[in-house]
Amino acid sequence: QTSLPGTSLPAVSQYACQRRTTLDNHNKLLTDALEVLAENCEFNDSKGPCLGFRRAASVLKSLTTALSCLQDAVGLPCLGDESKNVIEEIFVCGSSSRVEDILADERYQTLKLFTSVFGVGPKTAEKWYRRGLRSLEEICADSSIHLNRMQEAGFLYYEDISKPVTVAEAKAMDCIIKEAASCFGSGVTINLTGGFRRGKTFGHDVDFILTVPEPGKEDGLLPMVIGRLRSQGLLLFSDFQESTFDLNKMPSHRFEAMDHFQKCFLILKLRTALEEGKQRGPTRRRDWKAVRVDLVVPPVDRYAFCLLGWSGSTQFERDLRRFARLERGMLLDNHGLYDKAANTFLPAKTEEDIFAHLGLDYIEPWQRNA
Ligand code: TTP
Ligand code: MN
Ligand code: MN
Ligand code: MN
Repeated sequence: QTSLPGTSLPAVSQYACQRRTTLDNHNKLLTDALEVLAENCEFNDSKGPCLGFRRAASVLKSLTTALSCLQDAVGLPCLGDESKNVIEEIFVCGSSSRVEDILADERYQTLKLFTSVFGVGPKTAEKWYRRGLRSLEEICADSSIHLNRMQEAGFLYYEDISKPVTVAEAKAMDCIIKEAASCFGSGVTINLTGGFRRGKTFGHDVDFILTVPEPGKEDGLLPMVIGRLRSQGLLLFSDFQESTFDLNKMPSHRFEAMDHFQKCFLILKLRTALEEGKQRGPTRRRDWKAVRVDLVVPPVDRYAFCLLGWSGSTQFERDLRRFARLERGMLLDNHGLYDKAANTFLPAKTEEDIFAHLGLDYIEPWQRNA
């Protein structure tokens, strides 16, 4: 490992896939501030600056000690002038006026509120904001607004799905999905992916990856799982997307979150036990909580790529792809890895195979919280 000149500290890579980033963030004050700036840029459709702040925050998340002055950041990659100014202001004043201004900004607050609804992205939020709408109540009361099916469900279950999902709830959901998939045959494998696979203790949803032992035999799996959940009375919302996967398609050049596998975005009922102590409080209307669940089903020979892609974090995925392209001349996405020089797709059974093809040390899922 290389060192920074004049120090014994190991150099930090500009690529998140060459850093180990656990959930133990020693610079949370700084990374929270940088992420507010990134989010605000996203609302203003400034993609470049947004990525700059996200990369800066990601580098700081990988550090095993807390920075205590700007001097400590010398030699770190991905820290632009704007990020450095914010960091310095926080060290000198305790907070950044630029960040405080954004947090107090009506537009930022409103767009943040609107995008917290399932199915509402920055574009829609902006449209509603420009119409003068400022609260969720105002949107629901405005008859001239057409909500799509997903947004409709987003408002209907807002109270539940805006609350974080716990590990216990993710485990309970795991049992429900396993039970629902069991009738497809014994060969179905179901694994937790997304944030919970990275060791997060809370999530905005629960992500699962399912597959069957024989490629091409997975087609009916999700329709059957969804049908079973419906007959159990657990299905509150389902957006099913048929596979558009084409083996001859090149891995995409740019980072896109969306892939072409069979998948569904669900809202499911999770039965909650009425605990002794809670019964004395205000009477609860119901004994269930609505929880967001994502299911994806790749053909088994694409499993490792899909698992790697769905495990996140988004910043880690971005840098894996950027590293593959810029440092190795390869194209990586959720479907495969393509070697441009050799003009061939590289096979992989496990995530370890993919890291090995890229000449990268293996990074465990809980070290991908970039
Ligand atoms: P998310 O569930 O959005 O995020 P997360 O699980 O990391 O965190 P949270 O606790 O907020 O749920 O996405 C998980 C990963 O799935 C993310 O890296 C992006 C990836 N993904 C795809 O690769 N393709 C897709 O079509 C979708 C919807 C997600
Ligand atoms: Mn530590
Ligand atoms: Mn998730
Ligand atoms: Mn998800």
